[in-house]
Amino acid sequence: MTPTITAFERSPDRGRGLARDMRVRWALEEVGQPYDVRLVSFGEMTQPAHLALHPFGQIPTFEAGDLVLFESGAIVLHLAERHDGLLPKDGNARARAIAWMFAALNTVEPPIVEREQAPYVEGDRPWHKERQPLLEGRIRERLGQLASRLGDADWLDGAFSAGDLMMVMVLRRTDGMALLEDFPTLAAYVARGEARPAYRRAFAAQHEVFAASAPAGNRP
Ligand code: GTB
Repeated sequence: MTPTITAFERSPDRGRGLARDMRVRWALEEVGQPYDVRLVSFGEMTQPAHLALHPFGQIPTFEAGDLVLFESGAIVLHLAERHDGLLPKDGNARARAIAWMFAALNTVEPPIVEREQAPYVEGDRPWHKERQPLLEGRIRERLGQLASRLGDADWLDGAFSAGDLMMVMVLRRTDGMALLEDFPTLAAYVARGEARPAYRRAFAAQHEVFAASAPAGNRP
């Protein structure tokens, strides 16, 4: 049975692969699972049909037979548990790979998202500019810790896993913040993830959606 995921009809990331359907697409490509995509508009995301799939009216969602899932982390974990290739067979190594997924989503992503959203949610406040270095400092602290742990390894814990997939996707959200350039081993880590054939197929698929929706002169 071919699962269906949802993605933005017009992603505000303009085809940069930053919206969270990209993680799910990448995981599906890594495990070789074909999938369908249903594109949704911002209007449709607030309607009962979509809210029945996703209580918070967001993307991505995942439907396969009787199963409906939301939360990109839960979807990637579900795929990793049911297919080979994204989690080690050894129980302890598997638990550590899952811990890295949580670390990406719970420890590294929050300060990045807070910094990313600050201009939209508090850009008009007098203290906004003053707060920027503080927000960036929080990200830098996490990036420094992550770089120390990664060292000169290719991946966080042995072979590439769903933990790396999630961490690479989270680090990509620093796009435009000029932060990763101060952490060359993390920049190389992200580049290694982006070079994987499965990543490239997923990126191309989401970019195709943007290209089809944007006038030719408006494409990056
Ligand atoms: N915790 C959930 C998950 O991991 O699945 C969060 C899902 C989520 O935030 N979805 C966003 C959404 O549906 C899209 S990905 N937003 C619409 C809404 O909440 O109404 C977040 C995102 C959006 C845009 C960019 N961008 O433009 O660069 C990047 C990431």
